[in-house]
Amino acid sequence: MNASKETLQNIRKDESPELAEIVDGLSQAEKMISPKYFYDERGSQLFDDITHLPEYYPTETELGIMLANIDEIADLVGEQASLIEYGSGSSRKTRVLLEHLHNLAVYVPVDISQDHLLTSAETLREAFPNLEILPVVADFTKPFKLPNPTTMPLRNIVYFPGSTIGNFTRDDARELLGYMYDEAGADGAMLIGVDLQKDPAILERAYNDSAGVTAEFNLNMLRHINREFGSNFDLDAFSHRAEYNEDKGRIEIRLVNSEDQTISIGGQEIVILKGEAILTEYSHKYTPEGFRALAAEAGFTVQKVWIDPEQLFSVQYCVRD
Ligand code: AVJ
Repeated sequence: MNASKETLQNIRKDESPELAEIVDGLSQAEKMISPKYFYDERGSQLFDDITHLPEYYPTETELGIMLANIDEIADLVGEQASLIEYGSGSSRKTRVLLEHLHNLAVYVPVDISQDHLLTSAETLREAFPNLEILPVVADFTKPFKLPNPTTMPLRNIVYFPGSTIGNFTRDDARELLGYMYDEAGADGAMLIGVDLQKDPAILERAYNDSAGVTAEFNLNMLRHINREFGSNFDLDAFSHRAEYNEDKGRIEIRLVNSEDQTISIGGQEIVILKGEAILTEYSHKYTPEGFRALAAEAGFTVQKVWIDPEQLFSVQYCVRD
């Protein structure tokens, strides 16, 4: 690469790190785009629709586990904690915690999407008028600064529901859990939802729903990127594929292209051949032992695991070593 071209790319990177990241992913041997680009307004709505699908068991199952064990969870968390949620906090699970935790000092939802975050914070303020809610707009895959609440918390509880940890490869998950370990601070803990390994047929059904909502959710990523970054993916040529990789213990979601096309994005031309795929998401599934080992690598000891009777999903309470 000559000097002027390099300078140009650096400028571009400074102006839009997101665009640089997308172009970089599309320049790899296996093309990929981060699952965070699923979530524009329509994508968030489609994900909400997914959580209500009969085939998509995680949301209802996790909520059921929370409801069945909330008194024990509240006792483990104790009095006057700070609850730091990784994600916007728009879920029913969050409300269960806010209703039952003892004398919560403050609730801190952390999300990259400002609109989504502030809207759900406003809704929660109406439902919990006596609770201090301090949303933080940040990319939680990197360290961020916690706000200063009015009431001094006795400890920090990191809350990471939904098995979003499954989106990360083992290395990235270890790094993220390490940041959570730091955010939790001395005497802190983590409450995390982790989807479990199970019959692949159940998994593949959950990501290939009969109503086609997951397919639409997947495709919407390209619509989002076309709008936001001025690219020209031909959506009609792409189709949804989700399959379970048993070796890796993960669902792999791709968009498969059916016609040669050339995309312009961020001043680059990218050729996508017929039959080529773009990887859009991993959803890793764990065994209880597998997650315990991963958490340990980040410094956490799993103190309690709750699992539903069908052994589909787990909620885990982890303390700092
Ligand atoms: C939000 C990452 C937990 O992996 O199950 C659902 C996203 N993708 N259907 C998951 C998702 C397709 C979901 N997470």
